[in-house]
Amino acid sequence: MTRLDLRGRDLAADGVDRGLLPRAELDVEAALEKVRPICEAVHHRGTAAVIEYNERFDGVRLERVRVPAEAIGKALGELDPAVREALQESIRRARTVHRGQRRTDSTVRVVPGGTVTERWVPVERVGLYVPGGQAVYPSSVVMNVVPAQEAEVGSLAVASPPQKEFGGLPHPTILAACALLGVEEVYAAGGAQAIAMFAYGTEECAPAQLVTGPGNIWVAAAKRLLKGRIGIDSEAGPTEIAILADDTADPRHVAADLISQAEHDTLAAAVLVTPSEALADAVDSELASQVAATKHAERIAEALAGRQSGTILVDDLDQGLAVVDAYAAEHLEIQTEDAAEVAARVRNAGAVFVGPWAPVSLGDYCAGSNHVLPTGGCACHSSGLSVQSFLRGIHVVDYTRDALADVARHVVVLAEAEDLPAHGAALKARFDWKVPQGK
Ligand code: HSO
Ligand code: ZN
Repeated sequence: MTRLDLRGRDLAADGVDRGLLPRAELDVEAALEKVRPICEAVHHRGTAAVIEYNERFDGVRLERVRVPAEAIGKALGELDPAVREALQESIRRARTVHRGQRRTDSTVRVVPGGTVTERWVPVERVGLYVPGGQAVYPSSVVMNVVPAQEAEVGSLAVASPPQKEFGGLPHPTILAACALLGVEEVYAAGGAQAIAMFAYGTEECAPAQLVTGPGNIWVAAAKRLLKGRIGIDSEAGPTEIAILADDTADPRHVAADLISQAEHDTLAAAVLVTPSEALADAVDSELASQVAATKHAERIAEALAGRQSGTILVDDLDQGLAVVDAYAAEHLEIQTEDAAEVAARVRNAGAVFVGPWAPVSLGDYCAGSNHVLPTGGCACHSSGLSVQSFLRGIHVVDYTRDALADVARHVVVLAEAEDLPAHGAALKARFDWKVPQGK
């Protein structure tokens, strides 16, 4: 991997220039113009437009977009028993973790007679997008559906691109994962047309209030375009792994973990941050032998050689932490001495994997954590998918006459300061058009 040597720089004082760090730019703006007509067509012509775009992009002409119940049941019946067992374990662990995330309503008594309650209310209907194409990820069905179900959303539907080799249905493992989760409403729709279907609704699919799930650049562009009409989780970009490691790390494991995420995409990012030149050298030679031996060697080699990947040499772990915080990786592994203590100091990451026995692959499938995480540096302001993503907090304000009278004069003053006297009048009207002077 290419190397960037930041040793000798006072990063604590100067800060880390994010422009220095390896990262690919995904031009979602440029894709917007291409997805606009697709979204408009789905808006105006519904199912017929989804069918046309499916045909154009996925090469299959469907009669209807909704997947018949029998096809979902059949996929489960034909699922490899080992995959079924593994998915069940993944679902079990994800449920355990996500169930614990649910926030409870809380009431604060601001003054005697005045309370504000925060009530958490699930989104009424959600659309969950599961990519197809190069990637067939039944695990992403689990990661989207479980938090939505644990949040108790009113209804949920899954969309995944039609696959030519499966007669225009989504991949059977995706359908089987839906069946295991009890999801009955599934659509064979991919890309921007699937997001537009959820946003506007069609004859077959009722509109949703929120759409979540990763996807390619067309999905990201459609989410950006339709955001506002429909809520979105994030615009997921190519996957990323950063590893902060010192001399105590095993270079074979570090290399294997970098490769694991590079396997997703030629644009995937793998970044090693280390104060140890010896480790960096050892990882490079491990990469050379391990990549050659792996199935998707070409894709991985391209990802590792890309400008989004590389090794960053730092003076020490403090400087390393400054770098990984500036990078704000989707996944961050800490493979250092006292890894838990180092991990506790991380400020920006989608998910942190602590020590030698918590590789990102565990989190991708079976840790119980969610794998739909912020990419592209968004981890400095956003979180991964959770139960919270499917809930809205509503403030419920409840004041008695006395409690209102007590604060009325301040409301009137602030309303006048903002030249909004009618705001003040709404209070005065309740007290014979006088301003109560409070206690
Ligand atoms: N690492 C991906 C998720 C995934 N990995 C699905 C395997 N399957 C983004 O977090
Ligand atoms: Zn992965």
